[in-house]
Amino acid sequence: MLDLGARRIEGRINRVATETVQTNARVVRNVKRREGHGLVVQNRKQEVTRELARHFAFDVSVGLRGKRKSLPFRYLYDSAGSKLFEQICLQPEYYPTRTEASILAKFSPMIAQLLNNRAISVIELGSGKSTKTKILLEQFKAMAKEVVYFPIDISDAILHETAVSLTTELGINVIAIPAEYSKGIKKANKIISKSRIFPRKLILFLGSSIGNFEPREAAAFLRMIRETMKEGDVLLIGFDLHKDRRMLDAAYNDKNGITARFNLNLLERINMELQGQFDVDKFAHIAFYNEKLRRIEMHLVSKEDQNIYIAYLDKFFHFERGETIHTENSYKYDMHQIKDIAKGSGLILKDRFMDEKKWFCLALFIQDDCYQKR
Ligand code: AVJ
Repeated sequence: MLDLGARRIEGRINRVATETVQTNARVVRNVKRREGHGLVVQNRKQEVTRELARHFAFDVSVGLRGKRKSLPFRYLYDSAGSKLFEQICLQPEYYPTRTEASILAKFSPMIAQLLNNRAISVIELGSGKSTKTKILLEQFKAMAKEVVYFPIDISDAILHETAVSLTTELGINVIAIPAEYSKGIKKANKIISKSRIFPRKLILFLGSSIGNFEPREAAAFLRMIRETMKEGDVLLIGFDLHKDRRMLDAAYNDKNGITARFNLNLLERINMELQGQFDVDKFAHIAFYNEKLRRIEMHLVSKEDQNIYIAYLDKFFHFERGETIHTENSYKYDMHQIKDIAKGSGLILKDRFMDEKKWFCLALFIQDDCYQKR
């Protein structure tokens, strides 16, 4: 029965692959021979890659001009950055990953039960290594649910590795989409509606990545996701909760210095991709909890007065001693804010799952029909 199911999906995935998706044929064939399951990795086209470099150059030239320098956080996640972030998740001070995993381990049967369809599409925004997602996917498997998994991530390398290992380890169908969040979710939806695998969706946004957004942006982002949801679809989001600042400060200043390397990697990326001349030793990582704004701020601080040349832009950028580049925010939430953000986005907070210490919250949303009618 299940086998038949798998073959049926595989047929559909193949159709999707040939119709709309560029496949990485070798990987697909290898995986299929081993497990009888499909894997489709969408490749980025070369022009897209070049355009990404142009965007990066533009954002760097704007972000490093003048005072109050800053760079968009997403540039931290190139393949080296994504690997370093995986290391951060293993640091003893960095509680969010472990805590969220423990919540998932405890509540995944309940979450799976809430999705009463036998077959579901799981779409994950910013999937990275999908380590925590595996807990859920294994639960679905144990309950004999059929799953097609759509991991979406901006790091092609990690996405690819993960897709292969998930297909072989769990024997599930994976359609990997290397893209930014909103493009990726739209693409996944297009594939789902075109092929009708499987119309019922579970959308995942784990790891408190939502904390990267300004609260206003977060609400707009949720509205965008809500637009892609139909009745019966479920959205599961991980929120890191406001807590004692010593614990927060420690989580972003690990003793092994991995977070510092993660932050400084951004300068190395500029050196590599835009032929910059940053001396990484002349900058330092700082991260602190801004209690008023309820966010961790991460900066790179210049240790001395310096002028840095970036060849791609053919420009010099001036840094005074002590001046910083603001590289990331990580907002911390409380229950009220989570409810408010749902209300403002046309979502209903259906359930919430927390650890005993209330460090982290997995919030489960469904779409609010009334909101749509308004
Ligand atoms: C990936 C945004 C969830 O904010 O905790 C961790 C990123 N930066 N340490 C977070 C991060 C430095 C992380 N998120």
